[in-house]
Amino acid sequence: MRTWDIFCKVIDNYGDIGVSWRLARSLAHEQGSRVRLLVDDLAAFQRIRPEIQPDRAQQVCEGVTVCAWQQEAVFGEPAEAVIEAFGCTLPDVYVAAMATRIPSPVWINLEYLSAESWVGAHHGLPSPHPQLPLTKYFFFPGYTRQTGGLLRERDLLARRSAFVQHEIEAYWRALGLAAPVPGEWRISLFAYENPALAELLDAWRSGADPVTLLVPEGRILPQLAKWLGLGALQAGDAIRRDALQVQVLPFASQDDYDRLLWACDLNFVRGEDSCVRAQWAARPLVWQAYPQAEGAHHDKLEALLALYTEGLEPPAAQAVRDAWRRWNGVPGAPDMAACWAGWRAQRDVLGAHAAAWQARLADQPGLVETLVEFVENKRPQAV
Ligand code: TRH
Repeated sequence: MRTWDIFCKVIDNYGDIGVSWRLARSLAHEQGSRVRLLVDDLAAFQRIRPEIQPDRAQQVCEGVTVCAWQQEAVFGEPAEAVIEAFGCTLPDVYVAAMATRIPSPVWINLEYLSAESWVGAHHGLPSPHPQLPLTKYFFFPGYTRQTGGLLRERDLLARRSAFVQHEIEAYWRALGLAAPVPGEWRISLFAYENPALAELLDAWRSGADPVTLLVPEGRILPQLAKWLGLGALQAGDAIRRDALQVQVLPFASQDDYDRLLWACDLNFVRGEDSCVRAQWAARPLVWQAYPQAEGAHHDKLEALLALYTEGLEPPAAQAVRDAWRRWNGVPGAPDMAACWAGWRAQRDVLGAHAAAWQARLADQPGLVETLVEFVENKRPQAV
């Protein structure tokens, strides 16, 4: 496909735009496509991509045409492939224009990521439009070959390897940190408000290993400030409490955030996109699922846990299960002090597992390749 339109509504946080932007950029760079990304909240976009100017109706960023998706926006001719990110509902006028285009565009609803087993069976299903001669297809990212796969730039793993081999010391220096001392943990923290945080900080503070906690500015800061006994925290703050050193970082660009994940020994991540990036980082992770009504996110959590711990030795698998469950408020999980003791004891095993898991995922086709092939197969023939 030569042309793509990607529609994205920012519901909450950064995951919607984070994923849509990665997809747009990869389609433009790796597939040589002409891509328009239509976003309803350019200010949120600017947080993860600082070059974006929120007040511009149209701008080009890394070869992608970025358009403000406003009520009065004029869309012009629809592209050959149209992505409705996360069921964001396309404008009626645009859908009507799609129906008159010959051949009609391939219309994809890009879904949220889940490791649940039903995803494979639903991936690719069609939904004919009730009135117009259009069909929308449901495209599910996922962890198995029955799904649409995971987003991964072609050069991502090579860039990560080069960073780990040659750039990591300079990275720490740029953050104002010396190289880690033996036994130290460097840990990143990106989280929603979390009742288990204080327990975890207590465990680190009184633990035997030095811990440097790197926290990009965000929703967790008020809770962290409270635990530290401070009114507020901001980027640049560095505070020590016994074995725990807390360092607050500015909210980074997406590419800089990747480097933080690559550099740390353990990453606390959340939602969808940071969770995937932490897996590509080949470092152990603790995932906080995006909270959903009636605990639906606990099913997502258990599904990924089941996959991630497959083949892992029982004590290490238990350490992962305990920490992930406690961090997500699953009833019955041991407290964070016990979780941390279990995790520490499995440090090397979990480190090796994270690398093996990344290699296993990398063996599967990526989302962009899978999507392009899917769309080509659904492409109607011109008459
Ligand atoms: O921000 P999120 O909580 O987004 C969520 C999830 O996507 C969730 O599935 C969705 O339903 C909800 O939004 C509406 O978490 P996520 O998905 O990890 O997205 C964060 C993005 O922010 C990701 O692209 C990484 C990026 N990021 C930076 O660019 N710089 C930073 O410093 C940090 C911490 C993150």
